[in-house]
Amino acid sequence: GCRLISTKQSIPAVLTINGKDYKTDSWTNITPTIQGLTERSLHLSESHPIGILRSLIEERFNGLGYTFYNDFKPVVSTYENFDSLGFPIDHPGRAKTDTYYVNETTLLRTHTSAHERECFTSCTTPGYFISADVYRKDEIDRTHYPAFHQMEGGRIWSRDEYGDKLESKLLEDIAKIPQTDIIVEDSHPPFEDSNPKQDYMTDRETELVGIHLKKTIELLVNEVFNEAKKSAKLAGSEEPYLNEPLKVRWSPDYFPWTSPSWEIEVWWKGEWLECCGCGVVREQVLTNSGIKNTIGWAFGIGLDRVAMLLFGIPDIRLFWTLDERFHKQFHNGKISTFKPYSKYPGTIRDIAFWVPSVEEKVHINDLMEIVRNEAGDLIESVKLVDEFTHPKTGRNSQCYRINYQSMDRNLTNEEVNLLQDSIRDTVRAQFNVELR
Ligand code: FA5
Ligand code: MG
Repeated sequence: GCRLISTKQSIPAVLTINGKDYKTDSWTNITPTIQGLTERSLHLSESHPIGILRSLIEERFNGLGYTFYNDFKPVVSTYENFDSLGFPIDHPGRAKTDTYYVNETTLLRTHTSAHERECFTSCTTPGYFISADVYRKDEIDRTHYPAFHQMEGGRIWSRDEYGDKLESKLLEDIAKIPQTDIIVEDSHPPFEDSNPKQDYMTDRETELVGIHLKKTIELLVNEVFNEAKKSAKLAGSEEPYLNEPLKVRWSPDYFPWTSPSWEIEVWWKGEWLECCGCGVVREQVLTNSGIKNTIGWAFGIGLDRVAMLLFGIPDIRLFWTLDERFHKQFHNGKISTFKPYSKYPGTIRDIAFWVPSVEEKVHINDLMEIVRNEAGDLIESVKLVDEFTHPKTGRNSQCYRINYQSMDRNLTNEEVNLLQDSIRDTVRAQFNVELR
């Protein structure tokens, strides 16, 4: 429970994003920093790690029946992002603390699934891939940034088109997926009570769509991680894992618009890496798109964390830097290992405050937002280091630790003090707090 006192925020009457004007309202929470990110389109740059990874995957699936969409702009309707996919009205992802709203009915997509309807309707091939920038209000640290990239795939089969040959068509399409030597741990049945098949599909349809989906994703991750192994070997590494087949495991997952649903994890340098969510598309998503008597699958993979591994990039914010020392290291179609340039020292400052009651606690994402606005990419991390409620007065105290660190220069103490002062001023102006 947090309360933003919106009268104290200066929100323009009109927001311009990607050349379009939008009327703002009490839901608007897009800041100039975030607005700036919507113009970058890193996934379209052929010599940026995100763009290189995107092309690598697209090349693997070229000729296998997919259309590639890369130009969808980040502003979508609340309906497309949530309602069309069956998100319940009280889903936490809809909160203003989690999502960037342009206004009540318009927002910055939080995932590429916002385009499932559009892609399924407009694509003339059996399947599609879409890559795009997505936005979530989130913490800031080495692996979290309020903007990141997803690639989503979808594929459908029309019962009207294949009639009683649908099963053999599915088997034929499964056989067409190139084989890999990947080791797959998959101990779950095609569906179970906790991860059910849909009533409109037969057991056999569910099983075969699931197999096609899993084999497709296995091909994708095998391609990407084998490419990473090749480049590590070229760079002279002789670690044993480089000569072993890739190992993955499947487990059940949940998404409002797929059932059954799964997640794939990849065993990489001694750890299971969460890579991608997926499932058999719910009938309602297809019928909402005007597509009847059709079955299919969808998956969504985060590109940034995978690119960090492939290119040896230690901090997700480096993707957004304008520093030439970063960009000159990467080239079209090539996975290379990032060579860190000098790091500049960080400066720690704490901000601590009282609120009258637990109900008026400042939401961590709102604090992050203020910090990000005042200091942008000069923030290495923000952490809640202490919180307690006074047993007698009920007052609540929070202490946040901010690490100021630039990726391209030394920060002076005076500069950090100014930033810290403006953050304190903004927190004081926007929340019912007593700074300590
Ligand atoms: C989704 O976003 C679903 N749309 C995926 C999907 C598509 C499921 C189609 C079913 C069918 P999720 O929130 O788990 O799911 O995010 C997918 C991936 O995005 C994660 O596995 C992770 O790799 C990446 N990701 C999520 N949050 C962040 C973040 N803050 N920074 C970087 N990557 C992130
Ligand atoms: Mg997840």
